[in-house]
This record gives sequence, structure tokens and C-alpha cells, in this order.
Amino acid sequence: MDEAVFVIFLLPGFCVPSFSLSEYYLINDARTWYEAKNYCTSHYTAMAHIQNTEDVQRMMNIQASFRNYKAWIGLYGGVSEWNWVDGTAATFVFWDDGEPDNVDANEFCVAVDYNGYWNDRDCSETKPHVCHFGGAGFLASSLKRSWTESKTLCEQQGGTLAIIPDNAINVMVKNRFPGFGEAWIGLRRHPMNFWYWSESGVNYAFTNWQYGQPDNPNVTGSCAAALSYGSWTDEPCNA
Ligand SMILES: [Ca+2]
Ligand SMILES: [Ca+2]
Repeated sequence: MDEAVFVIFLLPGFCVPSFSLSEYYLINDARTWYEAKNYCTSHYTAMAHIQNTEDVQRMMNIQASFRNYKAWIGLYGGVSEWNWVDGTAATFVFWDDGEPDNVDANEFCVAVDYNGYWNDRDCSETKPHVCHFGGAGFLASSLKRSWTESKTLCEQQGGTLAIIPDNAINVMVKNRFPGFGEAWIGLRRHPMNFWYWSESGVNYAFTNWQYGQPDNPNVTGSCAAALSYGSWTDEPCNA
């Protein structure tokens, strides 16, 4: 309904955090270790991976409330062999006193305590969890906003609306957010009738318009959204 001038088009948006954001995010929802692993993989880059004491400190700094929680991290295995979710063996470890103790021979997943130390626990326990976010990743804002408001929301979180410079990034976004429907990306139409990535001002060669798109007749108020299957459409920005 691109022609409906008075309809404000509300969608979630894909944000790219700036590099100044912490790489660790505490997710304060109760999930089993495996559920947490899937959640981190689909919404962030992966479960938290801790390689040194600086990482331990950054983990402790992610928010003041962390000390109230024990949270899953991306370490699993058992007894003498522990691996990170990316398949690498744990060379740096930060076990609490007496851990890992493999209670009831059933503790194969690792949680970090409020003091930063690690404990092997039963993987089926539900806990908050710490996800890791790499620089090339994306976040989905579930709040439905106009394109203009989504852009502001991303900026308030220290990032920008997603920039998709090539097909590899486009495929990554599609795979990371299966079934998202439609979400704003940082592409908008210039009054001179060309498309540009609002944050960078750059006009990449790569586009992935859905067949028949863009079709919004309002040249000065058209913004782009990505669809679940990876192609793009234009909708009114409602600036
Ligand atoms: Ca234990
Ligand atoms: Ca359209």
C-alpha cells in the first residue's frame, strides 16, 4: 500500500552496533544451555567466549546487575576436556574453587558466577546467558517503528541501521533472522532519485530488490526494508 499517504509503515529494524559497544551481552531470560546457545547464535554472533583475564573483566563490566546472576557461557564438554562453541579447546580457564566437580556425573555445561569464576553445571538448568557480538554482526530491534524512528533507535543504542554492501552480508542477515518478515535497513532514496546508504552516504553496486521493486511513487520519502527471503522492497519512510 505504498500509495496510502496517511499510513505510517511500522517495521522492526536491523541495527549494526558500533565497535565501541561491549562485545558481551547478558540475556536475562531463563534458558537451558542448548536453548541459550541457539538464542545467541540467532540473535548475536555466538555464546560468550572467554580467552583471557581481560575478557573476564569485560564480562564483569557488561552491567552492574551481573553480580546478581549466574549465567551460561559458551563452554561445554566435561571432566578433562572443555571446548568453546566454535569448536576450539579451552586453553584459558577460570574455574571457581573446587570446580569443575561434575556433580552426579551430570555437569557438562559451564556457567559464570557473579564473581567471574566458572562452574560446571547440569546443561538442562535454565539460567540467564551471555552472548558474544562480533563486529560484523547485526542486531534485530523488535520494536516496530517508522524507518526514521528505527534509525534514531539504532543510533541511541550506539549503532546505525544495517548497511548491506554485498551478497555475503545479505545472506548472513537473512540466515541470522529466519522468518523476520520485513525489517528496515539503512537504504533510502535521495531526492535526486538514487538510492544511498544513509549512514555512509555510499552507493554500493550491490542491490537485491524484489521483482517489481522499488515501486513507491513518493521519490523523497522512500526507504528500504529487507524481506525474510533476502530481497528488498521500498516503503514510505514517514520522516
Ligand atoms: Ca560444578
Ligand atoms: Ca514497494
